[in-house]
Amino acid sequence: MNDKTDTGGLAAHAIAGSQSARPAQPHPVERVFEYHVDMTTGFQGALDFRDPEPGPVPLARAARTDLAHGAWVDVLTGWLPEPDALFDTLVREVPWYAERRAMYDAVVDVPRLLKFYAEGAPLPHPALVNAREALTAHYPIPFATVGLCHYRDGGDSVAWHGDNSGRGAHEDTLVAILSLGATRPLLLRPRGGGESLRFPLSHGDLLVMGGSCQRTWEHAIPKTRKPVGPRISAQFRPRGVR
Ligand SMILES: O=C(O)CCC(=O)C(=O)O
Repeated sequence: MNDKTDTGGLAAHAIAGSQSARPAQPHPVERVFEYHVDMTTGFQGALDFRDPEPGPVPLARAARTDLAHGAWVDVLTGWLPEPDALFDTLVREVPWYAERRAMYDAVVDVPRLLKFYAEGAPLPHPALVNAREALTAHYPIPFATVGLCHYRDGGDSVAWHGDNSGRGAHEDTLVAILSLGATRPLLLRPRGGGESLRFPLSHGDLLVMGGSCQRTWEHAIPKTRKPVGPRISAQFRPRGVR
């Protein structure tokens, strides 16, 4: 998560969705507060507390798109067949925090809530453990860490960036994203400019970025003025990739 450009205001919509966005400068991060979720504004999907939940569907069914410069993307819609209980647990039980970052001359709110599980940290739901195991069994690099983002509504976003801190800066790597809750598009564009590709991600969908994608492409979740409910993404990364 090297060069995300974050602003709290709607002006960031232009940043996240525009071809002319400037790359952000590295910036200090300030943890602001632990966030308590008001479930009255939570995801309105039917909740399903059946246990055990069915596991992820086989990753061999993922559809691969080869991109330029040695990058590729795998997409598997409906990877988790019954993700409601997972979503509900994450909204309620994850100790979400907000951050503020210095950007240029201002300090701005990071427009989403966050939680990071380092390698070896207990995960908040067994479905995340199963998902990480399934990814590790299918792809050639083991997945170690889990980052969570909570987009409360269409005003939350993540701006153009590549996960190119650490190993992602100079090696091909993998970043797998499990999307839960409201459908939001993940955009990809070649680093340095070019047409962007749009991958709408819905409840239970998986998108895996591979090859040189974190070095040669950027991705973003743009803001939207459309009414959208909350979304959570779980990012699975190999050791040393942020
Ligand atoms: O929420 C997503 O799908 C993307 C999150 C992301 O790009 C990041 O946290 O680095």
